[in-house]
Amino acid sequence: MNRRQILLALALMPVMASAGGNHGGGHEAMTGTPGESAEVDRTIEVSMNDQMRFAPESIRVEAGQTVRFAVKNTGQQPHEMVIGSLNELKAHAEQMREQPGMKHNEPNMIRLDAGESGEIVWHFPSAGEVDFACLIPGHLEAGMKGTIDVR
Ligand SMILES: [Cu+2]
Repeated sequence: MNRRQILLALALMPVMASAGGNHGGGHEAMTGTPGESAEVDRTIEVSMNDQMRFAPESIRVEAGQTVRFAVKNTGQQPHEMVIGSLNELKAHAEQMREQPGMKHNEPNMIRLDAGESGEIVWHFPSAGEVDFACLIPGHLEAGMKGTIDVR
């Protein structure tokens, strides 16, 4: 296996383990960990809109940084920003479709109604590509995703 395949395999394991419907933590290992507000190195503003896009869609951070994502929903419908690997995000979106009422609130995500603002504080320990997406049914499928290039 090359490095990417190993990362994918590791990223998928916890998703399968939590296929029962509740998705407790533990799947952040490869994509980062919840950050401490006191350790924020920089703030990045991200907006989400009803065209099913994040702005910016591509973000670059330094390995080792803790980033505060200041997120605003500029649309008329709810949106969310969830940080993870794309495979894990897709699997999670699938769970959301099957169980719309599932508990869905973790440190790697923020869900915002129209006009609301919020934040995610996230630590990126090592270089690699991390994804983010909106997992409200239909949104990721419509292209509501982005990438964080950690160097
Ligand atoms: Cu959305």
